[in-house]
Amino acid sequence: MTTHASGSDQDLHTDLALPAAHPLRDGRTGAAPLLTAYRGEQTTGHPVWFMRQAGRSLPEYLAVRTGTGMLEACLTPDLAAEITLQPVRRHHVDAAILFSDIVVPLKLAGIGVEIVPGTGPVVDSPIRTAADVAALPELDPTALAPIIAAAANCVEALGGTPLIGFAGAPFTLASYLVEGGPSREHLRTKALMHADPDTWHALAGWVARVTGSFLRAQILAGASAVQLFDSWAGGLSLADYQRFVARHSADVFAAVADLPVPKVHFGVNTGELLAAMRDTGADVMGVDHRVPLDVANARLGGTTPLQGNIDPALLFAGDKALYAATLEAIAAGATAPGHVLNLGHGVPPDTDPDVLTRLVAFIHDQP
Ligand code: 1CP
Repeated sequence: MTTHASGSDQDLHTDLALPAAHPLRDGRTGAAPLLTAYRGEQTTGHPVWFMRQAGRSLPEYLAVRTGTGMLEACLTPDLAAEITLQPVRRHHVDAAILFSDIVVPLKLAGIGVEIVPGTGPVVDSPIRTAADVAALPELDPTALAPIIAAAANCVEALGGTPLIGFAGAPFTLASYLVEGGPSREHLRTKALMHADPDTWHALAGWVARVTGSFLRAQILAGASAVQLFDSWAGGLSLADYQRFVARHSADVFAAVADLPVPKVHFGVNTGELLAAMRDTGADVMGVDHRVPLDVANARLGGTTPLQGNIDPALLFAGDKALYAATLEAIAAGATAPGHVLNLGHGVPPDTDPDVLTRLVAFIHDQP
């Protein structure tokens, strides 16, 4: 989607790529402030949502998750939909983000992966050799049925509030497959790129196909925007990003390029990579809290709507400091063609949810 095209025959034509009941085609979400800002148009007021807004900061999440594993919850459509809606009901955020995880499509493709409480995704047999990559199963699209059902349930309940679909980008997902679990330095992943580029590209290409199908399914089921998380790409130099990663992220965006929903791209510590990441095919760039939004806007040439970027640590600093930082983000974001408020990374699990509810009200009160 082109961020500045509006009202042209081309829009009419591309909208037809969505199913007739899609909320962007039947008019439910098109005028939502989130989508207006993502298109780079003026909004009245400031749309806001939070990465990881569902989950452990909410007592109602802990209550419905009792006795159910994380991936089992993601694959139970009614439960995944309920968890997706919880933060919208409580905080009145401007978007829902599907409750799922970046490793869900790996699981659906047949990879042995679990989410271990307190750790994160852990892979039974790490993928490190050409033979490991050659043996990776292709994702059968029918396996995505529980994701499609969960997204459709959410969209039905959300009315005019957009659902954001998401997926993990090839580098970030490949890093879990190669390392076998969470990693700070991604040493084995980076070593594989340089030692055996063919195997690396085969692995990243496989992830790009799985991720492309996962995103496509969420959009066709009713998501009005998508976000591709390359959370750990900030560990790469620009040269390595260009050489080993950009083409695979571009393949993911290419897999959904015909579907006219805004595509957001985000990573942590990616100040040096912002333009390269945008150029893989993103319409909107998510920015973490290390780079002020006016600086990010300048780095992107002033043409790309932005999302972000309150430091999650400010959620623990008291309302005065939090609101001062929020006003700074609003002022810096106003330099970009469009701006959606968010944190610079996910909501920490021990956040007081009332702080988030008050923050949303404060943001919505701003002119
Ligand atoms: O039992 C639990 O509650 C497990 C905690 C949890 C939750 C709530 C995990 C394990 N994943 C999730 C849901 C999740 N994951 C969402 C839900 C939607 C929302 O935002 O409300 C999303 C968008 C994700 C995406 C995700 N998973 C990312 C990208 C976003 C980011 O934070 O950078 C990543 C890197 C993961 C991997 C992952 N899954 C879970 C954890 C703890 C981690 C990170 C582990 C690590 O540090 O490497």
